[in-house]
Amino acid sequence: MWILLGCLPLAMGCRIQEEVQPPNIILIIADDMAYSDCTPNGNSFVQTPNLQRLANEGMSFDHAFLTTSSCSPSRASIITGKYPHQTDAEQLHWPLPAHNITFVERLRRHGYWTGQAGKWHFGNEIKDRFDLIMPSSTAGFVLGGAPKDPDSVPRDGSGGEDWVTLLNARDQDKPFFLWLAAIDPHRGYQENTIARPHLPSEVVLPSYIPDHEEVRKDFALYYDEISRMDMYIGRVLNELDKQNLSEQTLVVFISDNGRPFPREKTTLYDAGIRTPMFLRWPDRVQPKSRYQGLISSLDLAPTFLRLAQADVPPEMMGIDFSPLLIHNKRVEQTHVFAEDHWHDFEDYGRAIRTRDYKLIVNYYPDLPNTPPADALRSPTFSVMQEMHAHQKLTTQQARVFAAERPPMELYHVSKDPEELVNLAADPEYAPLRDSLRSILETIRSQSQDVVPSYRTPDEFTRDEGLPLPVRKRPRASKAEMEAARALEIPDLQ
Ligand SMILES: [Ca+2]
Repeated sequence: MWILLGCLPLAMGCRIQEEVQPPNIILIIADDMAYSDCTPNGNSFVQTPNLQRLANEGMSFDHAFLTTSSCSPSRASIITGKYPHQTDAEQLHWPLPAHNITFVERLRRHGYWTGQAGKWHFGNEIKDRFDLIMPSSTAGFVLGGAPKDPDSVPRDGSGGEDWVTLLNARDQDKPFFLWLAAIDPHRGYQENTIARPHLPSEVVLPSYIPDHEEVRKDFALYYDEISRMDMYIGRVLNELDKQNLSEQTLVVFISDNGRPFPREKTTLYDAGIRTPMFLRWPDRVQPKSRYQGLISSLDLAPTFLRLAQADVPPEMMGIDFSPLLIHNKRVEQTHVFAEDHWHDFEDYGRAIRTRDYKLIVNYYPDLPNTPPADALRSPTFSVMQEMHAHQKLTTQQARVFAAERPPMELYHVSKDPEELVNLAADPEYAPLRDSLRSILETIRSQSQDVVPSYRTPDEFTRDEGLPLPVRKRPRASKAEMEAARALEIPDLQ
């Protein structure tokens, strides 16, 4: 199967036609990994030789962003090519409803064999979209004591255990697409998960998290899980080599959301939505190339479809960046959009990120910026609570305890990467703030994004992250919750 790229409807007037064979595509997704925590992105302590290999042999993206900093909504967005609020799966653990069409089934219709292994996290309604799924966990959708998913394959907890098995289970007469999802480096953490555990002294901390031995130990264990995932990535790359598949296989690595620490995961700060992204395609992409333009996780679906010569449906909101891969042609994108919804706790925020600035609009400024429950229960947060009680945190470290938030936050991210100096009330920045707000509201309006008429109850305590009686699993879907609200059934609301 051969296709013509660069000269089809989007590029009228192009004279050079080029034949490109649809590549095999492997999408590898980390669970809760920050942009910076790998050697290609500047952290020389984290043992990530295989991510380094992807960067050495392919392209690194320095400004790739997720549409939300929450696991299942981020994945729902990636697989549908729509913003989370357009999927009816925008809250954590809302299953992705069957009415969504995914890029996976579109690839399948265009001759691809499609498989999934590792973290699933979509619920039950789209399991038939792949030729084969090998889910290794029902984390979050089923709790202890609940019936286990019969398809579930428990192993060392990494999520990477079946990746090579899946690769070898493919139909060898077809191009293939694999969705390989790690559970690493998601909490909880154990010691000695890798041969050479990271040392607390090797940790790189942001300034808004206190430098404390317990915090360093917590970060070191998080690094360990990144390395374990990296080892499984290496096994896939080696198997591709062994089967002479590397040249014609596009391998993309991303995370689903930020690091599970305070002021990171579930926030719209870069620590929540900026993802590491490496793309290797030896047939096409220059080794050791770095791309500085903006890319959204929404752009993966149209790009994959375009490479497979499939139509890109109008509901997909991202851009096709295949010209960057095929012709090394810059993709002009002035901004990306991200959103924040209920994740253990209620919230509703929206953000616009340009190369230099970030505007965050907090529609519920009366709510605190509470970390997710897993981060609340972490050793790091315990240390921060203790230090806060004794007034030992710096102003920036104590911000996570603020009872309220400003309605708008504007950061000069290229100068202030930790987003600590809010410029939203600075008159000098008012024109920029207003123009970004206007872009943000236009996207909301075009994508039917409205503030709900109700607030979803928190399912954990906001101080210790302990579950509240309202927490049920499997979590009711959006439709079930709306029906329960209409009937005034309190338990499901
Ligand atoms: Ca996650």
